[in-house]
Formats: sequence, structure tokens, C-alpha cells
Amino acid sequence: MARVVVVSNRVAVPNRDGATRAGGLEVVLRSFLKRNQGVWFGWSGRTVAKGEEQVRELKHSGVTYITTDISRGDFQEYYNGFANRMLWPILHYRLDLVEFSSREMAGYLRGNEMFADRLQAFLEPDDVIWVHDYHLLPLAKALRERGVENKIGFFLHIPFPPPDLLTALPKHERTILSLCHYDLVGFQTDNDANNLADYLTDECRMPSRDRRTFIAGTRMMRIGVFPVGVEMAEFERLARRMAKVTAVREVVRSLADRSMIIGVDRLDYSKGIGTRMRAFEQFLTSYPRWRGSVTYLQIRRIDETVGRVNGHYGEAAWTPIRYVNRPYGRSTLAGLFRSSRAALVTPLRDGMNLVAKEYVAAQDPEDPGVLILSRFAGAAVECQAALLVNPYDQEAMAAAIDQALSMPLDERKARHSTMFKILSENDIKDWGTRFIAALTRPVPVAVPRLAASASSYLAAAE
Ligand code: GDG
Repeated sequence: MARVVVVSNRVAVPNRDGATRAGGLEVVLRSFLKRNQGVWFGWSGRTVAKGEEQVRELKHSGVTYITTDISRGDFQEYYNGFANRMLWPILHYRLDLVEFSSREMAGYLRGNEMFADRLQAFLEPDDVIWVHDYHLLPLAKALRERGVENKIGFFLHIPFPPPDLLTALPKHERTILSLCHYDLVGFQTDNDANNLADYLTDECRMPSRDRRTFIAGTRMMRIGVFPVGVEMAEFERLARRMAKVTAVREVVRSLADRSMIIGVDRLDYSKGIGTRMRAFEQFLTSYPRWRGSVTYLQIRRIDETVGRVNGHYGEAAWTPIRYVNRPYGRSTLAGLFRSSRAALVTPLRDGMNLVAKEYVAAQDPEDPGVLILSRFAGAAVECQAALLVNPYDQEAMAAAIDQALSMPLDERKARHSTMFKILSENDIKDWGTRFIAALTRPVPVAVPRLAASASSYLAAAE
């Protein structure tokens, strides 16, 4: 198999004791590179003065990590600016939060060109390049302009909205349409894939075969769906072991045997933590019989609602919501997942959401907890047996909490085993292999002449 060069903005470079930072993308890519000892290229995590950027290389457990610094100015525009103030909200359907600046868009394109320059310096002719996430949409275009003809694939970890939202992005063709320079563009769900197909067909008038294969100039670009998963059996074993360790048992003991509902999120508006807190408040109002017997543990989030709910309903011996604003180790999380009666995973919009899948993996099959999951998380496609909720509907969420806590054992077991089976069939072990196989599969086509409308559109994007 050819060498795979994985490219992402963040690179989980192991530090001296082999530890790495957490985050959905890092968890997934680390798992891929553990099996396919390639190269992982991206930003070093350092910003420096212009002209002082350094490239570093490190080998660890068969993986070569190559990282580059970014100048402070470029970082501000490429990362903080365009990627996070523009693309992140738009791709999460939040037009209300978008702050566009053409200067930042130029910085974003420049940031991608800088990455392309650095990357090209160590590429070999048969390397397969696999680019990740919204920071690097135009990277293939920048590489092609430098003469790179290697296979290049792209995977988007976050949602991809319909054309009406995409076209609210000023000069959207500069970024969105540049996806056509990849050989394969992968998404978490069919919904995301269909949205790109709609954009290319309806907005850009690009010819396609079956809305999954598009002709762009002399290139062909394919769209595929590759939902990320988790290592189900390993996570179950970890959770079984960890549920017994002191750190986890202490948390459970401190709740004085009350049922625990758990939420674990990165601090981000897309995760819907505010509406979830209000739904829990509504639950205590509408279902008073649970007062005093259930505690909601939210890891990693500060919110003023916490104070309001605790002030109103709390008693000397019972704090309804506990929030822990610090990261826990992955193993401790696994143990906490297994020790809780329900999980609240209610993002307003999420590419996939690994916490949902990890929660299912972590359960005791003989006495599983209940997953309450937003219908707007990519994970909902495979987790139809969860209690699916609309995260904008507080009353429905409050009812789902009540339903989860009252659910008979047989129903909990049935829902859990259905999900465990489906998620095990899409274990993360095979995810990368499937993507790379699809990317490198020979595609025998004669590329037809480009339709005039698409050709003029592409020209406008230059
Ligand atoms: C992006 C997309 C997509 C969380 N807190 C701690 C901790 N975590 C771990 C979880 C999980 C990961 O981080 C979070 O993954 P998510 O998928 O939930 O979310 P994002 O970071 O937003 O990831 C997402 C993902 O990419 C993969 O494609 O699913 O939709 O937004 O593994 O367990 N881990 C540790 N301590 C914590 O406090 N150790």
C-alpha cells in the first residue's frame, strides 16, 4: 500500500510521556495512524513572527509527524478569522453568528497555500494524501496549482449544509467549489453528501453521473459517505474495567446512589448545552417525582443556568446539576459513562458526535443506560434506537429524560443491543481503510467536455 499522508490543522503529536490531547478529529486520526503507519502533517500549535516559521519532524511508534509553525498574522486570519468565525458557524447552520471579512478570506487562502508549499517539499510521487476538515477546503487546489498530481482525498468532520446556507458565504465558489480539486470528498452522512451534490448541480450547474461523480474541468471528483465510528469492543472493555476504579466510584458515591445523567462536551455553541440545561430545569418542574433522586453531571461547561437551577431546586444534600469544567482522562470518562443511567447528547448540529457512540459502547449490556440524542447529530442515523429528541424543544427533552429514567430493563437492553450491533459493524478500525480504498480505486472514465455553464463558473472561481 502506498504511503498515506494525513493532513489536518491540528496534529496530535505525542509528548514525552506519549500522551496526546483530546478532541474528536484527533481521536479518529490517531486510531487510523496506529494501524497505518504513515505521515501526519499539520500545524505545530505555535505562532511565530513572519519569516521565523519552522518545520519539525518527529517519529513515534512508526508514525512520522511533520509540523509547521504559522505566522501570527496568518493564524489570526486563517484560523481564528475565516475558519472559525465564518466557516464553522455557516457549516453548523448558524448564519446568525457569521462575521465575514474578505481580508480574512484572503488570509485563509494564503494559509492554505503556505501549507501546500510545506507539504509539497516532502511529498513522494505515489503518496496518497488525505486532508481533513474545514480549515483546509482549498488545499487540493493549492497543491494542484503547484503541479501535485497525487491522489488527494478530503474528509469533512463537521456538517455540510444545503445550498441556501452555503451561498450566504460571500465568494463561496473560492472555498466551497475548490473541493472539486479533490479526487474524493467524504462526509459523515448522506444528508451532508446530498447537500454538496445539490450545490454543485443546482448552483454551479456541474454535470454529474448519479450525483456522486462530478466532472470539473479535466478532473473527476467523487462524493462518498464514511461515518466515523469508535472502537466498540475496546471501549466496552475499558469502561468495564474503569467503572470499578476509585476515581469513578468516588464520583458515584458522592451522588449518594442517586441516578446519574451525564453530558460531556467540548465547549462550543453547536453542542447546545444551554438549551439542554434549560430542558433539565423543565424536567424538574414537570416531573417533580424525580427531585432529589437524580443528578446531572455535565463535564466541561460553565453556564449561568447551572446557578439558577441549583439555587431554585437544590437542597443541602442534593445538587441537581454538577458541572466539572476540566477535562477527564478518556478511561475515567468511559467508567463514568458506564455508571450513569442516561446520557444527554443534544447538539443543535453535529457532524457525527463520538460521545454518543462512546456512551453506547461503554454500557453494561445486562443493565444499560439510555442515550438521549439530538436528531441533528450525524450519529442519529445509526442510533435510531436512542431516544431521539429535537434539541430546540425543551418540553420534549424533559419528557425524554423522564422516559429514560423510567424505562424498563427489557426495553433498555433491546435499544442498547440494536445500537451496539450497528455501531460495531461500523467500527472505526475499518473507516480509514475504506476511505483510502475508495480514494485509490481506479476509475475508468473518459472525462467528457465540460458543460459551458460549469466551465464559466469554475473560471469565475479562479
Ligand atoms: C468533531 C466534530 C465529529 C471530550 N471531553 C473529553 C474528552 N472528550 C472526547 C470524547 C470524544 C471526543 O473528545 C469529542 O468528539 P465529538 O465527536 O463528540 O466532538 P468534536 O470534538 O466536536 O469533533 C464531530 C468528530 O469531529 C469526529 O469526526 O464526530 O461531529 O464536531 O472522543 O470522548 N476526552 C477526554 N477528556 C475529556 O474531558 N480524554
